[in-house]
Amino acid sequence: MIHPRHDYEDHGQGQVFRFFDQLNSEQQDALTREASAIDLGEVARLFETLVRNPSGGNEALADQLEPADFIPLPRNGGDAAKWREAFETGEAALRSGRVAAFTVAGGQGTRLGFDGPKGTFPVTPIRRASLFQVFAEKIGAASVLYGKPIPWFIMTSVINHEETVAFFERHGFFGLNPERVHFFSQGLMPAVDEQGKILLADKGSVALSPDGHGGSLRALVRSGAIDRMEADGVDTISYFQVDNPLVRCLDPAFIGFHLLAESEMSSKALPKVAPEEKVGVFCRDGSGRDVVIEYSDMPERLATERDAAGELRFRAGSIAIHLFDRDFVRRLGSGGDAGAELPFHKAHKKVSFVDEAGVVIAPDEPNAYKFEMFVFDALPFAKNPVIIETAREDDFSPVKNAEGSDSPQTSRDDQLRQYARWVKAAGIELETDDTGLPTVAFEITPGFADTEAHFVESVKSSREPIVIEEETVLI
Ligand code: UD2
Repeated sequence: MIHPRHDYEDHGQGQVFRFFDQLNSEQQDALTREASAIDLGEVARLFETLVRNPSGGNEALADQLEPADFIPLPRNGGDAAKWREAFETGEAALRSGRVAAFTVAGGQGTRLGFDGPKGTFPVTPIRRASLFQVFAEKIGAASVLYGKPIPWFIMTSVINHEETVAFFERHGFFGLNPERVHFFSQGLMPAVDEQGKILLADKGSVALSPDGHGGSLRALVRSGAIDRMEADGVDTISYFQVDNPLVRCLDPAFIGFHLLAESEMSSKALPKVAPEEKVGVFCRDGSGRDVVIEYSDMPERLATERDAAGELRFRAGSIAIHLFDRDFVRRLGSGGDAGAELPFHKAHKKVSFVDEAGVVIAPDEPNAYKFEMFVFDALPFAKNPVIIETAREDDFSPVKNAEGSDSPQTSRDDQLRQYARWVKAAGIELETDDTGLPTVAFEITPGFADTEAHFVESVKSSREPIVIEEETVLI
């Protein structure tokens, strides 16, 4: 076999092996393995088309964009009977065991400044339960409710795979059957410098980073997760991000709308609070396909445009909650569909690297390009896509930044507001401020109730009266 070193030299990437002769044989093997897994043609093509000669056609494409249609909530004019039918269809699907939960947790979580996999971040107000625990409890509660153990797939990356699995083991999988929790690692892409040269993280390894959450489609296929689903009779995948403790991991109405439409991919939307809110926007492109335009790619003129009623014209924000048909993932994730490949996006980032003298440099300014795929780019390839509106207060309060918006504080307050609404709906007295935030901090675990309707039922069937005080935890 020809050593990849020659291939790297032919592609003008010989620097990757610059220190090869200084490495011991184990390190040499490791670097050779890493290097062999990189598609040099792809790297060259991405650098050329995204960095050196990016197509400037955005404005022309933007002119053809229209807001995408979505199914409104009953309270905003949606057909209540349709929502009920969808809910019942979704519940039947959950009872039949055809739905799996899927969390993407391979990201680096740099903005939060938390040392560890983001899913291990303590997020709830009193117990300080981690994000992973919250999801585990929601999935566990749904499994009990629907009488079928719901499988859970978790995508990690080399950055956090071992720590994530160890965290679950340490916590006894939060009461879930370990055989029903499946971890797999996503793919990696090399970072390149401003000239397109692949960077080394140290003398014996390439600066690699996860290939974006869009990489989840091929990782689901490569890891065998899709085969596993097929063997277990699962055909519907409920996708959510690791950073959002309010997410309804398995939402019957959403599942029902998806199945009734025979959709290959469905998404949840919510009205953006402001043009600058950092969520993608559902649009319809010039050929009539639904697409998500990431906030940073949305021309300001469109992002700020208002309709006659004064509402944002492009207001359907994407909060990264989707449903996928299993066979659609298989098709897209195995590259089997001609022309249907998720595009890569570039990100200009600070990446530590080894310079020519072998010294590790940690730059202060962005010095490198990373390439990532976005999962929502699958939407235009899907047959019968469905977008439904959801309620922000019951589905979305992510933890992204250490402080300010989308922080642990805002997410904690949103959890408390949700509990307070449920408590009041059950007729229990509780003092709240103008924003609905209770004056005492307490917690309702998903095992006690995961929706307002369940909470009201659980309160009714409770043998003892429910009293809410500071630090009450309803289990
Ligand atoms: C994402 C969406 C944005 C909006 C927002 C809602 C993109 C580009 N933007 O913004 O439109 O929906 O979420 O919260 O998606 N991840 C991986 N592997 C990777 C990269 C990310 O698993 O290689 C996971 C990560 O662990 C996290 C999620 O994807 O669960 C979101 O990643 P992010 O924080 O980069 O996305 P963000 O906040 O820029």
